[in-house]
Amino acid sequence: MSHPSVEDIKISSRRLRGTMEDGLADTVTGSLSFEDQRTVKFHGSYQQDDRDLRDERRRQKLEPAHQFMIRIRAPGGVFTPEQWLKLDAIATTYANHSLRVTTRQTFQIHGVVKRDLKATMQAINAGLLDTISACGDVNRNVLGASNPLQSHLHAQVHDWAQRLSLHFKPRTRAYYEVWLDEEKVAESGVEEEPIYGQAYLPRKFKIAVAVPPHNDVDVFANDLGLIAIVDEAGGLAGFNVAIGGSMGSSHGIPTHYPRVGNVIGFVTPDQVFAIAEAAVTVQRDLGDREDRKHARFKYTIDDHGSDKIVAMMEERAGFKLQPARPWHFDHNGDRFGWVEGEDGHWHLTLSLPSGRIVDQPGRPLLTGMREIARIHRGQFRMTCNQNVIIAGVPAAERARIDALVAAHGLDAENNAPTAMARTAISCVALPTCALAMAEAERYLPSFLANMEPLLDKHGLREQPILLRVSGCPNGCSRPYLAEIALVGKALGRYNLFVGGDHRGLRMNTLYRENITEPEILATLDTLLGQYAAGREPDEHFGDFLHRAGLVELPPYPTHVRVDPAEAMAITVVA
Ligand code: SRM
Ligand code: SF4
Repeated sequence: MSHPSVEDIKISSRRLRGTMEDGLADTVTGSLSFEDQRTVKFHGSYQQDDRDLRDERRRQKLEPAHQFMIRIRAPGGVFTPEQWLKLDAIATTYANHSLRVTTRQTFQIHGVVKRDLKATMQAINAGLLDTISACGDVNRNVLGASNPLQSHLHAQVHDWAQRLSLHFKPRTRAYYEVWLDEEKVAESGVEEEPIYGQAYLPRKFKIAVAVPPHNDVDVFANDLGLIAIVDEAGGLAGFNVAIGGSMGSSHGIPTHYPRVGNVIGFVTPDQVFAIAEAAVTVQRDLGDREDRKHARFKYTIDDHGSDKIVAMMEERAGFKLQPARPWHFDHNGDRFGWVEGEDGHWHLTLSLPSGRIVDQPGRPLLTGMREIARIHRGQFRMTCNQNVIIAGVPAAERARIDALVAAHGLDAENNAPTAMARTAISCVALPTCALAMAEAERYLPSFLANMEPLLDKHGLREQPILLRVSGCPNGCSRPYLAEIALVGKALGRYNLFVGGDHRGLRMNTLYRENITEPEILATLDTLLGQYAAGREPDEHFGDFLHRAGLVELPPYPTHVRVDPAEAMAITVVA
């Protein structure tokens, strides 16, 4: 039986209601209908099944172990201690007893069965949180720099992330009717969607706000990137605008490629909504609605030409962009340990293993974070590198937090034996991700352990070399921006990419295809040996590989070129 297209499903869903209420009430199956599985994404949830159990259940002639992943909308990634405790209770009551910090600064919970889905959504709402458009063909969670140092800028950027997220939130009341039992009114199912229209966007759309010199949001991996420009008095002058970043690709299909955003100009704060809306609506109108693999803004820009897209954006916004202003990024990572903010409060960044907060033998991370949430009076800030900042701690409270951190092994990653282990990230992949071709999160610890002797051999234990692992080419851990990346090809087999930079400006290059761990380690042994022998002082691994001519840039838009004279990025080079 052929299924309707996603475009048809969106249009006939009565503004994202579909038949979800009936589907949730149906106790015969743990699944939603094909159509509702597409629609429920707009409400922040994916139907999945436990892939570890798939074969056994098939043998027993049972339907797959259907379950739901739920993603929270949390622009800027800030949670109160009360919200943390609510999420912890949800994870332990309805989900798989873990919280998962994502690469877009929010939480996912996994393993919710259909009969508990509505109660879980209601519990999330009771925590003053929601999941609206955390997934689906709409604007996704808006990223804001975590920036523990410059407190006043963090507050402003967080505010922008919130406002942009609200601006692009769908107007349909579907979420409130389906999950929160809001009464249906005459407009139910035909609400105006002034920005999106009835078919919403051709594909997901992602926005990030960065605060130089940190690129912790990986701003160039977003459809729309805003780079905060600070004026001489330390206030916010406005933002440089970058368009067309995205990581998704497909193995062996050159027309599906990752791409970094290109910087197109500068806007003042009062122009932000107009330019953002112009980008979203241009993509709404010109994006490919036939081929979902070719539907992101990057393809719209490359197919129509950046000049045309920028001109359309300017026309819709009603003003011309100013020339981009100089800025500089130092790195795209997090800064671990305690730092004092401008406001005199302290902030502790903890490195988490792929963002997974779960009680492990000897390392009860979920319990530890719960204990901290019980006494903490500040905020929790999630980072786009899957880490958490315990933010806004008075100096006098630090010792109590430190004691809980130590007692629950929450500092294990901060004290990891190699710098690589502290900064490495990986996507979820198996067993929940339907698209995973190989392990990622579950594989990272053993891979890092096997890298340790190699790093030691070459004297690189403390050298920050950015490693990212993804279970498939969709690139949820933003692997194409890492110095070393493993991208899953099949169980136990990966494509090895090398040569990205540590600031998120240059993508890496496919170096070896479809190889197993011994081959990966042998290849890296050689490259790390060359690096150790030939590097300049302070030269990073990815930069060395390029200087030494060991890798070339791939044939698609790959890096934001930095003009050394102006110390600013100008354009994407094909
Ligand atoms: Fe992602 C799909 C997990 C960030 C590109 N992503 C998925 C799904 C929902 C699989 C699916 O469609 O069935 C994964 C669910 C796995 C699971 O079991 O939880 C999934 N993506 C994640 C997370 C949880 C990875 C993580 O380990 O943290 C991240 C959640 C972010 C969030 O909170 O919103 C996550 N995904 C990203 C990023 C990184 C980013 O946005 O900075 C990317 C690359 C940037 C981009 O969008 O290009 C990313 N995810 C994708 C793609 C490829 C999209 C494309 O245009 O080709 C897919 C596949 C798709 O959409 O068809 C995908
Ligand atoms: Fe799943 Fe692929 Fe994303 Fe990893 S990169 S979470 S395997 S879709």
